[in-house]
Amino acid sequence: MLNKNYSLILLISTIIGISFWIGFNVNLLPAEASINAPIYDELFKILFIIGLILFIGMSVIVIYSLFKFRKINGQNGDGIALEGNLKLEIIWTVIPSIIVLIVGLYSYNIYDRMGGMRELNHNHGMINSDNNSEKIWAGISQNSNENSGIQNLDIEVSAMQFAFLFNYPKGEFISGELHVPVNEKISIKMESKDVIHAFWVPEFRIKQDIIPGQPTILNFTPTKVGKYPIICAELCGPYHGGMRASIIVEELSDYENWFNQNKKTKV
Ligand SMILES: [Cu+2]
Repeated sequence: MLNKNYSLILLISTIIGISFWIGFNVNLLPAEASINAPIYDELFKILFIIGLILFIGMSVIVIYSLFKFRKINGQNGDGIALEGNLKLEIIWTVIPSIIVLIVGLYSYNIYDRMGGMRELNHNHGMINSDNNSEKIWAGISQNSNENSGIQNLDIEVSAMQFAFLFNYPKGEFISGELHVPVNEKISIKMESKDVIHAFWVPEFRIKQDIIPGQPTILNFTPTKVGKYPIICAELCGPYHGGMRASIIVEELSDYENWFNQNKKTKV
C-alpha cells in the first residue's frame, strides 16, 4: 500500500514537473512588443500549465484504465455498480474550487497591473477644449496620470466598415498606418463611424472595443521596434476578416521624421 502511494505521488509530481517544463519552455504566443505583454503572458503561462496538468493527467488515467479495466475472457457485465464515494466527491469539488478561485484572483491582479482598474482620462483636451468634458466610456488606462513628454503624440482612431483611419490632429493629417515611437506612453482615442469594431494588436496583448457614439481610449507602451498587425476583433460585417491595418513602432527620431513629412504646413 505504501509503495502504491509512493508511486502515485511520484507519477503526479512527474506530470506536474513536465507541465511546468513545457509551460515555461514552449512559447505559443507572438513576440512581446509592449509593456503589457509580459504581464499578460504570466497569466497565460499559469493557465497553460494548469491545462497541461489536467490534459496529461487525464490522458494517463484513460490509458491506464484501458489496460487495467479491460474485459476479461468470460466476463459478461460491468460488475457491481458503485454508488457514492464521499472522499472522491469532496476531492473533486474542493480542488477545482480552489483552482478557479486562485485563477480568478490572479486574473484580477493581472488586469489591475495592466491598468484596467485605473481611472480613465485622456489628454486630448489640448486640441479641442470640448473634449475635456467628453465622457470616455471604457478602455485600458496604463498611464492615465502621467503625460508623455513627446509632443505631436495625440492620435485619434476612427473605425468604419472596413478600415481603420488614424488622425494626427497636431499635424492635421490622416494616415492609413499607425506610427508610434518606441518606449513612449501612447494614448489613443477611438471612435466608430458605424458599428462596433475592436482594436486588437496581438503582439501588444491588448484589445479594446470601438463603439459608435461612445469614445473609448487605449493606453499602451510599445517596447519593440517593428511592424505589427492591427486586427478588427469584432465581427462587424461581410468584410470583417479584411479589416486590418498596421502599427509601425519606430525610434523617436524616425517617428518625428515621418510626422514632419506628413504634417500640413501651417499658414
Ligand atoms: Cu471591424
